Amino acid sequence: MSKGMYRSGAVLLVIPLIVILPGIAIGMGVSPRVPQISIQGQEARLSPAMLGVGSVFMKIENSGNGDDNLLSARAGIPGSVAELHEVKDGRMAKTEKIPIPARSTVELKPKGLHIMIFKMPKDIKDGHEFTLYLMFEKSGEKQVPLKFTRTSDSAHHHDH
Ligand SMILES: [Cu+2]
Repeated sequence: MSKGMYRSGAVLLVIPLIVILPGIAIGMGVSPRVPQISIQGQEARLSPAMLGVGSVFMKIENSGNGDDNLLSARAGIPGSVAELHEVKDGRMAKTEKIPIPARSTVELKPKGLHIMIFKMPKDIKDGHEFTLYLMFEKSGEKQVPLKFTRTSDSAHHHDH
């Protein structure tokens, strides 16, 4: 009696394993490669030269095994327009997308890839907080909390 109960218990344990293991194998091999996007070190800076213009920098990490692309950005600031920019031969230009390859980190930084926000209300000052909405081809929308802060570089410019 007790032996029989033990056996049927073992059978019940085996069945879920048979069901689960092929599921894991499919997840690893056959399904599409999936990117895993996270954002760190974001900074927003107002242009010292142009009213209503700002730049955003950050590190975009893709720890997944699938490539992704940043397709567009939108700032939660009324009337503003955000663009993806790259710098070519020392001049910045609008770019259609920023590739974020699998298992890599892409850094948006001054004189490199960056996001620029135009047409902001002119009364926006340092300390203004807003949300940047990034649209990725595979990962969808990511929200990035930001605050305009003075650059450490601008400390070197003496505005007398
Ligand atoms: Cu730019």
